[in-house]
Amino acid sequence: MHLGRYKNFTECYLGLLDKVMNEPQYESAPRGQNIKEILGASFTIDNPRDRIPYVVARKFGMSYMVAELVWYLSGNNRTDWISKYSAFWKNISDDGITANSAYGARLFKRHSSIAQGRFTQLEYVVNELKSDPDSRRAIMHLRVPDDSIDAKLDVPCTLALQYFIRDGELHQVVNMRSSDLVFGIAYDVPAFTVFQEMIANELNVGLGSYTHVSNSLHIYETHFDMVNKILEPDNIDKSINLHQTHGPMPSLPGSIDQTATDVDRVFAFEGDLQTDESFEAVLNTLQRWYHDYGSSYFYDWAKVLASSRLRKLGLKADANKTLTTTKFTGYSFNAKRKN
Ligand code: 5HM
Repeated sequence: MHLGRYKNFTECYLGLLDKVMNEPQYESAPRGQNIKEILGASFTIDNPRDRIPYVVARKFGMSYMVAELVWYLSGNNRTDWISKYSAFWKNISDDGITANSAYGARLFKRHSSIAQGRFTQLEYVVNELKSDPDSRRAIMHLRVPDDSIDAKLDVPCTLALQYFIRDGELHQVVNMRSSDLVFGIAYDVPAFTVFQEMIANELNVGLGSYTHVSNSLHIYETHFDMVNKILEPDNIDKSINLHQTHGPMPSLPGSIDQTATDVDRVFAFEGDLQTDESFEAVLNTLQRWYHDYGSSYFYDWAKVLASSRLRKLGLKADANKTLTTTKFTGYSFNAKRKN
């Protein structure tokens, strides 16, 4: 069922919540947890860079979004790394060390679960589209047949990401077996659209549309109250206003190699932050970044992670202050501005 075509992810997110909450196709309880769901739900977003859900009453985790992007783009698969940013990952590792849903490890690196590690999927799609720009074969797989028996606690929810060049633009179609509208898709769409932008840069083509197909698009009963709050008319107005104020993320500056270099820097920076125990120490680490790499798209990501570290240290005011200095104001759309 096609649920709609939207200009940006904020309007899309609000529209999807409304449809699944108020016109669900089914109510079911996979793994004993009640949900409302629509099967075979699809939607399209015209501008994949307009990927932040500026949604009031949602408590969107900006630092989680950035951390998950760094985790994916670096190809890291360790649960302890990402667990610093969300408890979701803590208890779902099938081997106690890695996550099956560490998408970057399966997409951007050779991986034993993907064709016995014989190639890197990212290189494959780029080469395929370079050799036949009209190709319908540029696909990266995430859930693989081995997961049917090997994965128990964490069965990858994304099936495949497919890319098309049409009219000089890179379009993406993503297929997921299962999408949780509240915790899942809010971060999945930002992540997948960054992958799309990086590949478009590499291929030197424009950024086309983003289409998403969720075989089960659902809302958990535990989130019904939150969703009803998000959908209050006053909150919808506020969300639309926030979107108008902040708009799309800036353009990703580099192609694949440049992005990999930048992400390695953010990854190392994040490691340094973990030993910082005071505002001064975090500030020093940030200043070292500025000294070495200057102000850039990724300096904003460094600030988001620095802010998260400060919040962990209990320094809320400093955390907010740091977050509100990002060049792109959308990163701090839901920061508390007390000081
Ligand atoms: O029972 P199932 O394996 O589908 O439960 C996994 C839950 O995590 C689902 O609600 C699914 O939609 C959500 N999820 C998501 O929405 C999980 C991942 C990790 O692969 C994801 N998006 N990326």
